[in-house]
Amino acid sequence: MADLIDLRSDTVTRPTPEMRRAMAEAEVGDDVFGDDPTVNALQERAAELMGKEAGLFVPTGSMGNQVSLGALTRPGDEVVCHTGAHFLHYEGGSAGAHFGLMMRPLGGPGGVIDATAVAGAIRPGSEHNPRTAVVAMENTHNSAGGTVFPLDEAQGIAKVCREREVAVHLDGARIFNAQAATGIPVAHWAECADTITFCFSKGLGAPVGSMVCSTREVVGEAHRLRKRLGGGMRQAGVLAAAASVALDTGVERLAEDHANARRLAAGLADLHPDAVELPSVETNMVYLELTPWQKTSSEISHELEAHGVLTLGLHPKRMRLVTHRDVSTADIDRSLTALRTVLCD
Ligand code: TLP
Repeated sequence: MADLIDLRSDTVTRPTPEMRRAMAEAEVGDDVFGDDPTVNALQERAAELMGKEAGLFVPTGSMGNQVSLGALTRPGDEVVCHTGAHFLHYEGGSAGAHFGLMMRPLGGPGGVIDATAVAGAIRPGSEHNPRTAVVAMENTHNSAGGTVFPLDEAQGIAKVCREREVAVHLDGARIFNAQAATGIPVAHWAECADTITFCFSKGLGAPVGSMVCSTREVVGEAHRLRKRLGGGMRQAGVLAAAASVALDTGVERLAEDHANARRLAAGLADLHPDAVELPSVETNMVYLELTPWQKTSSEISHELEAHGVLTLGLHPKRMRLVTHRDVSTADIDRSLTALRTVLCD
């Protein structure tokens, strides 16, 4: 159906004509040998943007998180993260399966772990304990509602971790949304971390691809682990070319997605004041609370689909709606009409 409004994720965008042209014309080589000029140029550009020595193009954000954690740890090490961390819930248990890592999740509102709690969770150097090797942050925080990890909190964590010689990983899948929401350049958050991953394939609109940035040494190890996981992509320049267009054209326009998310959230709050927690709508995600209504998220998703609106039910009483380049303001108004019909009529 051509006029489906897909609010399931910002991963659903299709490549623009400009991306397809760049893909067709991309100069390529064998990237496992480091020979792909388009990949190499994108890695250098990303590293410079993040203020790091080097970058590594990876197929997915999940692989970016995995090779980062793998490069910073040894089997049996512990990773301190938020209870809602993406890699804790949505990456198939890969940190344990591939790298023998244990997780030490900490709670905290808005996806934020605070520096004092982090300091308390870092193990003393005793042979009885696992070694705390990494503290991980996520910005923006997906399961908390696309919330921004405040820079001063990130700086507080970085300080504690440097003092205690623990590495910091930043899952910055949507770090450019954090920049768009606050005006703070991505490099300021990256500065708080030893490794950062970010995705071209989410709000920036590329079809495939993510990036890991760090020191040359850590990126070298991440490169080896990418190969181990089967992520060596050969003539990946066709993908890097689209990712490069995504960087050129996708960053500035994220503010439109955020405005559309606020418009959607305000419309939902008009349906019921408990439907959405308005202050948590900081970027391009809206989590709809269904407790005011009898229906479950799967029933509602199903009915909305009949109105041409696709949504993601994450829990029987909670669903996620995400704005992106392929959703216009008129689409938001159409979605609200459908939501009103399904929830209130
Ligand atoms: N998140 C996807 C789903 O897996 C939930 C989405 O639609 O939001 N970090 C964060 C914070 C993410 O939200 C995601 C994807 C990833 C990492 C993994 O990226 P991919 O899907 O490229 O492996």
